[in-house]
Amino acid sequence: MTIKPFPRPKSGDGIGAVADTDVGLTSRITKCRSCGSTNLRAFLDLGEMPLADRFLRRDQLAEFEPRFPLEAVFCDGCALPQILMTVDPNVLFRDAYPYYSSFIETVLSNARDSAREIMSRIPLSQDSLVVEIASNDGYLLKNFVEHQIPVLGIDPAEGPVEEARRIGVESLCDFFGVELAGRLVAAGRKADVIIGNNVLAHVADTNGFVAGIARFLKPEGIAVIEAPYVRDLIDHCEFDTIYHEHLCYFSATAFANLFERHGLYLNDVQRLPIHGGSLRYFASTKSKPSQALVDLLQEEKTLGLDTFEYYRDFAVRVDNVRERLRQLLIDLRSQGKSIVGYGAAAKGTTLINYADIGTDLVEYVVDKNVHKQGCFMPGKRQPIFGPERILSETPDYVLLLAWNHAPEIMKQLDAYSQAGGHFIVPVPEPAIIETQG
Ligand code: DWN
Repeated sequence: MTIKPFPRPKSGDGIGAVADTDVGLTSRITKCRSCGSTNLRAFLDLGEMPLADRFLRRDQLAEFEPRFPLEAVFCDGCALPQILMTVDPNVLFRDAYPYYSSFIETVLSNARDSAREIMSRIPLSQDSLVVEIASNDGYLLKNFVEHQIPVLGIDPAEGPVEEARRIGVESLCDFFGVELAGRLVAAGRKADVIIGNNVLAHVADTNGFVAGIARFLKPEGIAVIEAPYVRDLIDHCEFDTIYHEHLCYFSATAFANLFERHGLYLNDVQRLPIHGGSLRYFASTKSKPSQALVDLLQEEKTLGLDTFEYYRDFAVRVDNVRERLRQLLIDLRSQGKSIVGYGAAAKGTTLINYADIGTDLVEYVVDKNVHKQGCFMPGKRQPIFGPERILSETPDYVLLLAWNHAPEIMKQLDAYSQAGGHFIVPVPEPAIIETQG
């Protein structure tokens, strides 16, 4: 698959174009985000996509909705899969960013586990400082506050930061990078622990971000980073987790290559089920790799995650899933069945737009996050309601757009199952989940 030249449509070309005003906010890399290599090989092209978390208010429905190319490439230089397009982070994450971690029990539970794991690995006291980059609404740092350990949250989204401050988590509303790290160090602050969950993949200045961690971390400190695991993405065909917020898709191999460039050494790793499969990385200024890490790096070598061949057939598999999902939904609708979506998730935006799932197939979407209710899905514009609508209307099928939270969601909707409702998962295989309901 060759990398197509960036189409430079002019504004006013209609929904599918990118307005001149938006083109200035985007850029397209020609070199690897990590190592700078120009040996980038395309393995997936999802076409022009709306911004995954840009849920539309009713008064925006008549406005131009920007779309941007979404192409994934593999770097032969450092084995990092990544997307070509960089959308201005101020467009993606600043005001009205709708993601609040505390709406999701799975995320809260993982945060508690992370805090417990960190406190078991490094002695912390009231003289310590635990920092979280992309601290959102304080969902994780509150676990350290409860142990009287000083914390500092850093997040660019005003809404979640205000919520974090409300629950007593000191937070800076800003993007993290080497510049902010320098300001904090100049102010006499250095971190014993730097946490970054689901942020590394989102950062346009990948090297500046890691350089900032290296600068801000105490010599005996640890960095604890969580990111979706590209091996799970490929193996379970989780193509819907590819969207413009996710610039990079890490393996342990690619992560180690990036961090060692800044004097930080990957020493341990834990596989996690969250977000479709993630890795929790432990790095520090000294190299002391655990057996678990040595084993995982060997597995990646054996599987070929550091070669293009591992990614080569992904596009074919994705189109296969897309067609089978469409056919399943079309067949059910032709039988007069009603279908709605659960989870106004960023991944849901990729799924419904790449599989062309409009309101003719999925009538509406529900979500617990009150900041999304009353809005409309990007691109396909399903209205978003609260989950109680499913219990009152009992549609025949619920398509789990937030399939990564299926157990938590299905437990909430047990009454729906008992009333005869059915769930559909889109990946790794489009399927109706058989329940006892
Ligand atoms: O990386 C990212 C992940 C961590 O979160 C961000 N770039 C954007 C976001 O992606 P997402 O929206 O696909 O993540 P989730 O966590 O899969 O989103 C789940 C959605 O489903 C949220 O809007 C909340 C909603 N939800 C719900 O309504 N009821 C989730 C659960 C568990 C529920 O019970």
